[in-house]
This record gives sequence, C-alpha cells and structure tokens, in this order.
Amino acid sequence: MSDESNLSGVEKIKRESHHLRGTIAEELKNAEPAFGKETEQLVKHHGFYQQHDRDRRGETGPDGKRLGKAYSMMVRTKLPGGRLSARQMLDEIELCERYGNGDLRLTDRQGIQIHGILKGNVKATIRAICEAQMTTLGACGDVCRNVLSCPAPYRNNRVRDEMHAMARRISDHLLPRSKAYSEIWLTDPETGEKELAGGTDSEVIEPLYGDTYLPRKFKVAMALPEDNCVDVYTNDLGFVAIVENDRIAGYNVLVGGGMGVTPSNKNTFPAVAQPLAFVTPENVLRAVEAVVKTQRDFGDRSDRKRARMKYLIHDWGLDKFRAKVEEYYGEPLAAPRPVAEAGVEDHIGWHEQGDGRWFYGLHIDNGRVIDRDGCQLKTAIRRVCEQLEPNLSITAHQSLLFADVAPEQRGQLEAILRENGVKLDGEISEVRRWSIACVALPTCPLAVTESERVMPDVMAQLEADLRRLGLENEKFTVRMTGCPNGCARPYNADIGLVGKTKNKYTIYLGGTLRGDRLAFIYRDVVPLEELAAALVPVLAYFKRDRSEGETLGDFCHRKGAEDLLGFAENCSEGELSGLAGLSERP
Ligand code: SRM
Ligand code: SF4
Repeated sequence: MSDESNLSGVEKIKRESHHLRGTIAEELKNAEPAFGKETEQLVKHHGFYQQHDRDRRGETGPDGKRLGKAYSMMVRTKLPGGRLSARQMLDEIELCERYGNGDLRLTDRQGIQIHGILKGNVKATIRAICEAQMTTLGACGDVCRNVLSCPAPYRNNRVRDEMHAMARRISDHLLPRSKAYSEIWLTDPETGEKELAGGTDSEVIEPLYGDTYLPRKFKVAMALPEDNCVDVYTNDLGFVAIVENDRIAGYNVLVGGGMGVTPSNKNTFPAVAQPLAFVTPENVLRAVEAVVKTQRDFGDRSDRKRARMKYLIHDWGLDKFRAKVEEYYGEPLAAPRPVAEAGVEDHIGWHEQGDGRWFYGLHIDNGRVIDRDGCQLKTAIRRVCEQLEPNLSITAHQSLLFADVAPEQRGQLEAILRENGVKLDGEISEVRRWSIACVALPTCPLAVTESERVMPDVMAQLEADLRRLGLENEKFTVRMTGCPNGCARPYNADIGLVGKTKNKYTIYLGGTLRGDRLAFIYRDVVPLEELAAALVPVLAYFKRDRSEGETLGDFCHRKGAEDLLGFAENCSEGELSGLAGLSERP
C-alpha cells in the first residue's frame, strides 16, 4: 500500500475531487479558454484532454506581442471492441465538423478522437456523443480504458461475438460509478434536471475503484490465439480465448504489458504481458476484479512514471503477484492452458462473414479520417454510411471495417471509395497496411518530434526500397511514435521508430507481428531523412541470409544488434547495390 505522505500530485487531486467533480462545473461557466491545472487532470476521467496547437506556438498578434497558447480539447469516444453503427459514425463526423477541427482520428485502441474542440463546446460535444448512445466516460484517466476485442464480424461461429460481449461486460463493470459525469455533462445547468441517463449511484460511490481510482491508466484486451489483431501483450490485463467445439471454454489471463518508457528514468521499461492463469467465462469478471484490486491497493501512487501494473509485477515477481491476486479471487487460480499462438490479421479487404454477407476492411493511413485533395476519405465514409448503412468496427491498426454488406452492395461500396479517390486494398502496399503512427504534433503535448505527419514519406521511401529488394510482399510491422511513450506500440514491432528528439529517432528491431517479444535498439538518434536508408542494409541482409519462411522480426532477433550493425558497416556499396539494385535509389 502506498505511503499517504508520499502521494503524487495527481493522487491528491483525485482524492479531493469529490469523485471526479472538482471545479469542472464552475470552470465550464467562466469565459477562460482553458481549464485550470488541477481540472486538466480530472477531465481526463471524463474522456477528454486539454491541448494546444503546437504549430501556433510563438505566434504574435497585430501589436507584435506573443499570443497565448491556442487551447482546445481532444474528446475521445470509448467503443468496446471498436463497434459502432453507421448512424453513430455519421454523428461523429457531424460533431467533428460542428465543434472540432473537421476530421476524425481512429485510434489504435479502437476509439475515435475529435481534436480542436473549444472549451465552450466541450459539453455540447460530450452530450451529443451520449445522445448517440456512446460514451467518453473513462476513455482517459486512471481507470480502465477502452477494452479491445477482435473487430472482425465473422458470423460462422459465435466465438467473436462471445468475446465481444465479454469485452463489453468488462468495460461496463469497470466504468466509474460516480454520478459526476451525468451531473456535469448530461444535466441542465438551469433546472438541474438530468436529461440523459448515465452514471449510476450506489451507497458506496466507487465500490471497486475507491476514492482515488487506480494509480494509473489500466488497459484490457481480448484476443484469439490465431488472431492477435489487438496486440494483447501490450495490455495490463489480457485474455486469450481457448476455443473448444466452436465455443469459448475459457481464457488464458495475461498480466503486466505496457509500452511507456521515460528515458531519464532507468527504472522504466516496456514489457510484454506474461501468462498468469486460466479462467472460465463465468469467472472472468471475478478475475478482472482481483487483478484490478491488486493494482489498486499495491500499485505505486507516489511516482506516476512507475505506477503501471507492469512495475508492480516486476518488483514483486509473478509468483508473489499471483498469490495476492488469488487472495482477492478467493481461491487458487488454474494454470494457463497450453496454446499455440499463431497469427495476426489486419482484416483489410473483402471477407465473407459466414452468413452470406461480407465485410470490407478499409485501410486508413494512421487513422486520420479527413478530406484531402485527391482523396476524399471522410466523404467516402459518410456516403457508405448513408447509402449502405453497414455496421462498423475500428481495428487496433487504426483502420475501419464495414460489416454486413450484402453481396449485391459490394460493387456500390467500391464505387463510392473509387469516386472519392480512396485506394482499395489491392492498391496499398503490404508495408503500409501493417504500419501505424501515433498522433504526435501538432496536438500531442508530449511529442518531441513528428510522427503521423511524416509517416507517409517514410512509407513512400520504404515502399521503393522494398520493391528494389524484391521484398514488397513481406509482412512486417513498422510503428512510429513522436516520443518514447509508445502510443503506436513500437517496442514489440518488427521495426519501431521512436521519436528521440527534434527530427531524430531511435530505431528498434526484432519484435514480432504476434507482439509477444520486445524489440532491441538498433541505432539511435537517426535523422528523419535517413530512417529508410538506415534500414536498407538490414533489409538487404535479411534478403540474403534469412532462413526459409523467417520473418524480418525473427531474423533480426536471431542476428541481434551487433551482427546487424556489423553487416551494415562492413558490406560494400557494391554488395548492397547488387542485392538491392540500389544504384537506382534516387
Ligand atoms: Fe497514448 C499519452 C494518444 C494509445 C501510451 N497518448 C497520450 C496522449 C493523451 C498525450 C497526453 O497524455 O497528453 C496522446 C494524445 C495525442 C493526441 O493529440 O491525440 C496519446 N495514445 C494516443 C492514441 C490516440 C495514439 C494513436 O495514434 O492511436 C491512442 C489512443 C488510444 C485510445 O483510444 O484510448 C493511444 N497510448 C496508446 C498506447 C497503445 C495501446 O494502448 O494499445 C500506449 C502504449 C500502451 C501502454 O499504455 O503502455 C500509449 N499514451 C501512452 C503513454 C505512456 C503510458 C505509460 O505507461 O508510461 C502516455 C503518457 C502518459 O500516460 O503519461 C500517453
Ligand atoms: Fe504523443 Fe508520444 Fe503518444 Fe505519440 S507516443 S501520441 S508523441 S504521447
């Protein structure tokens, strides 16, 4: 248990907030463009972040004086398993145009973000999201975040639906119970009347979380052994379904994943989750509670850099952690079942659902839903939703699935995409399909450099190099972030590009598509313009020395950093050119 005298500032803010109320309601009434420092921490639990436009830093007014920060809010919708209806997607699009900066951002946790909302419009935005039967409650803050589950709408057996239903149950179970959310966002300030349902009350206000909620964010995901498309190993708590006779017999429980690193603190590190136990479906919520209580009571509340559950497990060891979880669970936990974890799908392109209908996975570059010259992606999605009314789901790769499309509607869907300049799956390179980048500049306050905005150029260079090497059909992940916090999960990718300082990146290699192994540092402080070139020797070496069927990540893992660097330093230009046709490199 944490020492009361040593609590971090955020712990005190939460404790004194009267269950997430603080002075949010009062501050909403004033004309200031921003919330105060303490409220900035609290509003995260309600599903939004206070940000400012970093492109506009240092702007001056007509008098030549520096203007203040251009504040706005980013509101995040939480969608368990990433599912939403066409109507809900249309509502999100309308909201980003009415109150936001005009585009949507699909996240790698199957959520939706609207950026650029002025403080005066945040209440209307949250109300509208709730009116559309979605929520922002707990999308951020020290609680359980969006619960991930495979978004593919296969209907030939009930496995994915059962898993999705369980993700919803976990998500509902771990919602904050305080009425603060409905009071502040869903109640008429004049009459005090509650206008929309939301938030429940009970005698004990937060029976699970307590007055100070969790020490830090808490992430849960559910995956299938043959399809870890949600990257289950990067979560605090993961569930891998054990399927018998087309039904889920239970889940292997994984604990302690997490990506964030603080380079100045050598005691911080990324971790992939480890197997803890096996539970049957009826015991999942009990197990979730037991793990959450263990982290609630023993997670570090003095140092937010070491407050995630991965550090508790590291400091205690898995056996001590399991023993404590079992105390809360009330009996010994069964050992995890042996399971061959094989694959990962991105669900892009056409797939028969198993009920005569189809789903189409639309790759979206870094999740940004925007109309640009030559590619009217937002318009295309709007038209598909209006005309075909498909069910939708967001993938953990920041992309979108249109579900339940009748066979005779397939042509119409493709035509809408084509008319709006949106590329179909066959026109997108393998490397682009499997790449993601975090938001970074200009909205993320923690970014030290660019990510989403430069990723398309890095992709274009890599696409050209891979073509020259004859490796364009290789399947591997490239994930880029604008700082070491790891939002695009770069530390378990085949190639991770992590922002180190302005315009410079650390290159990680040797993770895997399956996501169950950490990558190592290959090169540090590499300028943006040299990233693709720095990877060419690795790709060329892979082409020459890979064993049959070996993936890029497995090859790099086998060789290790020293060997890869040795090859890069010693191979002659001639050898590289021979392997890669690099004389043609522009
Ligand atoms: Fe993240 C903080 C964006 C997934 C680890 N993340 C942030 C903030 C909110 C910056 C801030 O604290 O002010 C970023 C907002 C940028 C913006 O302008 O939109 C941000 N994170 C994102 C998103 C949008 C990235 C994306 O491009 O998709 C993802 C939103 C997911 C969602 O819908 O909930 C997002 N963040 C992740 C993931 C990936 C995942 O969860 O699967 C991670 C790594 C896994 C993990 O949590 O360990 C991640 N974000 C972080 C961290 C480091 C946490 C840590 O333990 O050290 C921070 C910083 C923090 O919490 O202090 C952070
Ligand atoms: Fe921001 Fe860093 Fe997360 Fe990218 S990885 S969104 S730069 S916090």
